Amino acid sequence: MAQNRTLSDTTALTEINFDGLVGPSHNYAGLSLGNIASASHKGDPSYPRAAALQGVAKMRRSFTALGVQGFLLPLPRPNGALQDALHLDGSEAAALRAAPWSASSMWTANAATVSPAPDTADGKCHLTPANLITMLHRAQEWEDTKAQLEVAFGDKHHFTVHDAVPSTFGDEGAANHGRFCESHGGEGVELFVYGSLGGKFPARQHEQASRLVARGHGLAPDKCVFIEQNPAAIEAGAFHNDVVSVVNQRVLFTHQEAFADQQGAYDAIRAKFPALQVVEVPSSAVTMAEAIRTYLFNAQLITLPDGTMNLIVPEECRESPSVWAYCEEMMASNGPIRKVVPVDVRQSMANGGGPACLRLRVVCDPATVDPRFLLDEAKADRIEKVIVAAWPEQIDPSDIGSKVLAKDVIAARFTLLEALELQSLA
Ligand code: SUG
Repeated sequence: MAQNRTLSDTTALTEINFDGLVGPSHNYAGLSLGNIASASHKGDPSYPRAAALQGVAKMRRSFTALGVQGFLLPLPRPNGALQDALHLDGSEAAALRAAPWSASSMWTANAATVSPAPDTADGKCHLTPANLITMLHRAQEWEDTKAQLEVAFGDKHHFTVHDAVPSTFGDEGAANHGRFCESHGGEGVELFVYGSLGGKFPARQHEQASRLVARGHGLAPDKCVFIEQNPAAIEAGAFHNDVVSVVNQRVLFTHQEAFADQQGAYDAIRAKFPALQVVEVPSSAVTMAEAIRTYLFNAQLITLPDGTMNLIVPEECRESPSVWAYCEEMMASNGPIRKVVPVDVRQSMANGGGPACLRLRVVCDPATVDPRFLLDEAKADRIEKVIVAAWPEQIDPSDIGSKVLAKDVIAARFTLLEALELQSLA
């Protein structure tokens, strides 16, 4: 497709994972209806320093394995504009008081939907920040996210950063999006998964939002697939599709009950991407409930430089007899996923964010990204130093709203911005 291409060198394109740095106000306020981890950890003390260090450790591993790793910064919290708009006076519900403090921007899979240059009509990489309208504490994210994306991907010759889609349509970004391709730098077929409204829990991704994003990105209709998520999966707690499936290159790693019409989904993808390889985990091996509890599918499925694929899963998977038995069997088989690597992201998991939630995938030439958003060992050291010195060790529910904590959290973020020479995002 791609007439009027701006890019000629597609060989330099590579997949970069941009992980969200966990913010200094990370806390458990139980704000996300339909997200079981969020509800069940409501009111627990949180450990922002440990959470952020877990995130950096994950990024370091990824950097070592892939040779490239990016990151996005915590957004400004507490959000004064939202606090004002809510007219907080102490009589409000705790959840309302907590919303302006939410550090949920750490889940960068919800930051935006990204269509790489080989898929788009103008040959640029398109990014649409997700409006996240379903949840108040997340709906405050997109404008600051957009400002940050405009810096990180500010090279207008290679990137277009859009506005979020109109707020009539709920959009949750890359958590409901996948991309099939032979190689990351080649042309892809993009998968958009949406929920249908009216169930027990909100369907956070609306079909019209997905279609609007695809049109805005200039994707060819024959290179997009729109599929409905299984309403039963949403009811069981799969509030985003990335809780029940993940895509990498030819491979769709999915639970047997992820889609409203499972076989229909495979057929629709295969009609546009015949090389599809499905790795389907049967409910008899891992129940939907166990998949959601352990976040087996909220995994990073990555292609290593030698072409093999690793699945980066939460530690919780290794502790589950049924999930780990499945993983061991998969590793011993001749399938495309050869290694399953558990990582400790427990602080994030307790709010419903696994390894996949914590990263936004962007296929691009690393040389076109603002280098301040790319990790190396020295920068990881610098970030860790700031976290150890400035991130609160513990936040209790009663701390939310405290002026003293607000001052500390604002100062901590600013110290990080200074360390990364990104004060313009203050
Ligand atoms: O939007 N949790 C997030 C988790 C997002 C996970 N992302 C992906 N699946 N890609 C959410 O539900 C909990 C916040 C709280 O309860 O304090 C929260 O927002």
